Amino acid sequence: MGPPGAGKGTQARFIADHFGIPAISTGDIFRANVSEGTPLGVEAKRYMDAGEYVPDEITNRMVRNRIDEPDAAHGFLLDGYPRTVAQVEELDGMINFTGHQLDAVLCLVVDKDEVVKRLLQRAQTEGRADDTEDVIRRRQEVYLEQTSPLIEVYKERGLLVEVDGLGDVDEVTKRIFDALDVVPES
Ligand code: B4P
Repeated sequence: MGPPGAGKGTQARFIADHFGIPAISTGDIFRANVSEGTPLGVEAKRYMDAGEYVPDEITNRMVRNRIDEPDAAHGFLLDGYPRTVAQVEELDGMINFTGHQLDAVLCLVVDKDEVVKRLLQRAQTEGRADDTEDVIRRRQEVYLEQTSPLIEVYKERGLLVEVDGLGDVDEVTKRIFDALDVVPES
């Protein structure tokens, strides 16, 4: 977890590689559908471009199908999901059904202005439609309203691991591995 631009996607790859599990990014799956022009992509694009969340029903169905894939049978890392209380409930149901359990909920803590800077920089290299300053501010508001309450939910369950997301990418990765008590392979 973490606000837009916290580095979820960036760090997810390292963690997933370490554990040999897939990193399942709802944002990446939506973007792949947008670029392929699928019906899901067309629907998701309307929300993403405005900085809004894609409706729970669509997102939940997509995650349910993805974690049913064989490569997720022995575990997976979810990047950017759940983002709403309704998604938390849905995920509980999904993993109950598959016999998985959540080991940890990692939250990257970052400064609001720093992430705006990062995303504006990304806009220049990747040209994502949702990386304009207005949309970034809207995404921050949506995060605050709909996702930040989830931090308390997972804290109460004893699963929350908060890590400082500021600094070099390598430094943040090291902090995450330390917090998860993981010894990276050299
Ligand atoms: P995401 O793809 O999850 O987008 P994000 O929050 O902007 O990305 P992230 O935090 O992963 O940032 P990144 O590592 O890329 O979601 C996009 C949209 O999809 C949402 O707004 C929503 O519409 C929709 N969506 C996704 N999931 C949903 C859900 N569950 N429910 C409903 N809707 C959903 O890093 C950002 C930039 O910073 C990169 O350029 C990176 O290189 C840089 N960076 C990373 N770490 C850095 C560091 N330590 N120092 C400097 N730069 C760094």
